[in-house]
Amino acid sequence: MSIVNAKRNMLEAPFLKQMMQATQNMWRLGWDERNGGNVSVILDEEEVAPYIEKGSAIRTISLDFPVPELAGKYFLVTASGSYFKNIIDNPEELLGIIQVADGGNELDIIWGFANGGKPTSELPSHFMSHIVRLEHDENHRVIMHNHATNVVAMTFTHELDEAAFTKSLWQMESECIIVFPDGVGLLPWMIPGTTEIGKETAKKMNEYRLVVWPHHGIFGTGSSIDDAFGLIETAEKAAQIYMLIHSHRGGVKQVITDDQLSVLAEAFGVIPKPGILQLTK
Ligand code: 2HA
Ligand code: ZN
Repeated sequence: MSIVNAKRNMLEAPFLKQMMQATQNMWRLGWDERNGGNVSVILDEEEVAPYIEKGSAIRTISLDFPVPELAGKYFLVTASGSYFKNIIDNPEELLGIIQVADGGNELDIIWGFANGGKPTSELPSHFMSHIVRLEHDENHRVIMHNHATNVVAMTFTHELDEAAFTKSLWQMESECIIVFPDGVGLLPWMIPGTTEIGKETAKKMNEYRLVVWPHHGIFGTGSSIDDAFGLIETAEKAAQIYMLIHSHRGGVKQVITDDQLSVLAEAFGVIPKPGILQLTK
């Protein structure tokens, strides 16, 4: 191979470094115990090209849920069973780059998943959610699932109503309504890893960028790893405050009121999801 055609080392790719850091941070925050959590990132062809030989698939795996909408797209994905704790030391085994092939029926593994690994068990939820978010936002790139502790805790003590859950989070911290004016979607409890939960999650992605799986975890989306991480981080912080104050012996004395949330949204130029705030003026 001539020097001109030599490909760069994948381990130096910025998108790979960001993924390694983000998964390490999620583990440190306690959101990804054992093999909990999974992330997928859409990569543009120009981003991947310096690092791979075109048409050089390592392996091909078939998909039992065809995704013609994603045909040809490249994704950086966490491996099934990967411990986020370990990704930073072993990216080539615990991460992989795939390209959706054969019109959406197969996946070509382009890099990673060394030692026979395969993409996350939640790939149906990721792919179906990517399809829906891309319909709403051409800059969408990332689906991030983890077991954000306080959000999960809140699904035991709070009613599982989307408007009420959203408002409780908005009331905990002034940042929330600005960061997720579209609110938080909620599914009923379902079996993870299935095509069914994937379909239901994706349906919610028509309205929300953040979807909670009760007694399990959260799905955050974004235009970058930072964007999706920041969204989850903000909801998790609000849920932490909620859990702290609701276990306080003195009870909750006040929250940010609906009128205050409304002027806050106006000041920051966001439109809160209709039907949640009840204004007195
Ligand atoms: O990847 O978090 O929901 C393990 C999980 C499944
Ligand atoms: Zn999970």
